[in-house]
Amino acid sequence: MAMALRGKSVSLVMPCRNEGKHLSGLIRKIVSPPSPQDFDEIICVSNCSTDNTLEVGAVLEKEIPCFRMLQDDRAIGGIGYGYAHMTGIAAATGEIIVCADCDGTYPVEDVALIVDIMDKQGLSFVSCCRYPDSGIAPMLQLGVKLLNAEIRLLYGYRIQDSLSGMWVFKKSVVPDLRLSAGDWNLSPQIKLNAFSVLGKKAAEVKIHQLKRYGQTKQNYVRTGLGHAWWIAKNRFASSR
Ligand SMILES: Nc1nc2c(ncn2[C@@H]2O[C@H](COP(=O)(O)OP(=O)(O)OP(=O)(O)O)[C@@H](O)[C@H]2O)c(=O)[nH]1
Ligand SMILES: [Mg+2]
Repeated sequence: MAMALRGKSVSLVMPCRNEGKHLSGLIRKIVSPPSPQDFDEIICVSNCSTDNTLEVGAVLEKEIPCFRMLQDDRAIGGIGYGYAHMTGIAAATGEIIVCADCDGTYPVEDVALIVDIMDKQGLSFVSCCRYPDSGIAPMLQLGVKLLNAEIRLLYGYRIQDSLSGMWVFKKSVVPDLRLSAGDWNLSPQIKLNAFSVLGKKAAEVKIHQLKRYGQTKQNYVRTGLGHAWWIAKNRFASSR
């Protein structure tokens, strides 16, 4: 694995809210045989967790040297996904930073392959694309297609998965990403800024989404409408 990552240090950043039931199993699976992943650090950032996420994190910190549990409870309209990511990314020390949800849906075991693709294609930023995938709920697929179309119309970028929650990028490009969205909109923001500033050094790479641990707490319609509004507003914001 170290060979596949070409000697680069890699940080994994995971936002989490109320993932106490799954966190321990997820992190142990990532670091343990039969296929331990070669992350130099794993940073989980809890946002407004009301279950035992932080306690589980404290136990993991004692047992797994590369694991750190951080906390950022800022939120906009009750959502702090973007704040959790920003805190984790700011704390990450690896040359390569991998961001992924903490619900088991993103294949962090594919990072070595993605880093190889980055090396071969001279990429600094990869957004991991889940589509096409007939296994994903039709309503979610339709919503993402509509947001992709909005982005194409307003920004001219052909993005297949405007809401992917897994990205792999060089730490050196973090300032270019100009992250500021504290809620779910960090997901479109990171891609739009990467494509705008990095041009051909940013690309999507296909991955396969895995089955989620636990039940969804997501309100897809509300979140989708929030994204549609934010994407339009951001297009005409002067600071873009
Ligand atoms: N629900 C929620 N999750 C957060 C928040 N901040 C961080 N998270 C974490 O962000 C990740 C994504 O949240 P999910 O609830 O899985 O949202 P999603 O991936 O859009 O939707 P589903 O997986 O389909 O339910 C998870 O790892 C959560 O634990 C927040 O404010 N609300
Ligand atoms: Mg999820």
